[in-house]
Amino acid sequence: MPLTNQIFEKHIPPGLFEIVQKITEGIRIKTEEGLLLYEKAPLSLLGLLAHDIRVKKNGQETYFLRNIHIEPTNICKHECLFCSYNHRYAGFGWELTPEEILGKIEKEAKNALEVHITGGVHPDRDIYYYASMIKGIKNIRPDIHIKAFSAVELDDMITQSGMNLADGLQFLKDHGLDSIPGGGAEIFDSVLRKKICGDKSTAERYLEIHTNAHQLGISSNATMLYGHFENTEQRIHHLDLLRQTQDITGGFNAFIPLKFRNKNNKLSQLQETPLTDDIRIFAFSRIFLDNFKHIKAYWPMLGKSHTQMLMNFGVDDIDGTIEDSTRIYSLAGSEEQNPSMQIEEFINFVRQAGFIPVERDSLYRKLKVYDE
Ligand code: V47
Ligand code: SF4
Repeated sequence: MPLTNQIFEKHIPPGLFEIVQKITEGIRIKTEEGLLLYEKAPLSLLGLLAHDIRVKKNGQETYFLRNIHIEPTNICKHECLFCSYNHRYAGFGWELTPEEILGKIEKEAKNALEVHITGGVHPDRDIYYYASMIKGIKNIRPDIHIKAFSAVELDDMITQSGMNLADGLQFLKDHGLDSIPGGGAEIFDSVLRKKICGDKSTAERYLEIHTNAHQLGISSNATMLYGHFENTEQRIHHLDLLRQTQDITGGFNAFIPLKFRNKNNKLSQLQETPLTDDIRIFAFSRIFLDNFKHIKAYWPMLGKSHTQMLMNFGVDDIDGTIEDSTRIYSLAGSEEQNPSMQIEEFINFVRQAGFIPVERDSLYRKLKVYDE
């Protein structure tokens, strides 16, 4: 028997052989098969399968971009139990004025190709305020890509305006909105969603907003918040709804598993997931989401060394330089208290992990491949 077969024979647990075979042949696995694989496969096997898919889709390349974040406010109507950022839990609030936001674009976004704008759902700000903010940004930097407003922020501003979803999204697009970040997905299971963030947009609404956006040519990312109360079935259910939506629209650029961080929020009593769970979730996502081109590890949340390791378990995108412009994860206890990496550092960081750094734009067009 060839050596490879012997190795497989020894390390594929009973009942998984057909599933592994399907994956290696590029055939989609069902949710029940996913569940078996998730629970029974050794991490090394999951890693090998995920890495093989990563290489088939993206070779040895790992993407990053020059970006900054703008968080206009942390004042928020909602009370998600996992949030450390909301003014009530952070113990302080901020509201940037339009002048302050434009000032940041002028001063801090000189090298950035993308600005990621997201924040709390402020009770007194409306779609006209946000539309004029992004229009102001485009006036200063017509070339910058604006990735803005989670589905929860969009739901609030569009519903309040009395517009329907398609009209609201088109209105924002006409003012400069280019794409939508993945925030607000949390966990789609309705019972658990009620428990951890019951007062905000439902899972159906999240998916409806992303679907409508995709139909208007606004692409987006998808996320899943993991490491709170969810079980394996609920994780796979979440991924399955994303996979079904992507089959219909093809509009998701990347999937980003977001690890729950436990400082300064109402779930601080929970232990954070061990590294082995993080690896399992990233690798499994790479295998299950066969219609997503990119799996992103968001380094300000995971920390640099975890991010380097996850490139070997399905991750091909590590977001951007950030320039110390986000507070969501530093307030929740991430090791990266002032997240910022210069281009040289990014290049070394990706190379050290054994991959080829590729600078990209927001739509994953390659700008520079650092392959020598
Ligand atoms: O929806 C909030 C999560 C999300 C915590 O699209 C927490 O490129 C962990 O979606 N521990 C917002 N996670 C951020 C987000 C995002 C981030 C980076 C890139 C992109 C992208 C999107 O942050 C929220 C929620 O799921 N979150 N609090 C916490 N304590
Ligand atoms: Fe508000 Fe977002 Fe925090 Fe929920 S996660 S409380 S919607 S800022």
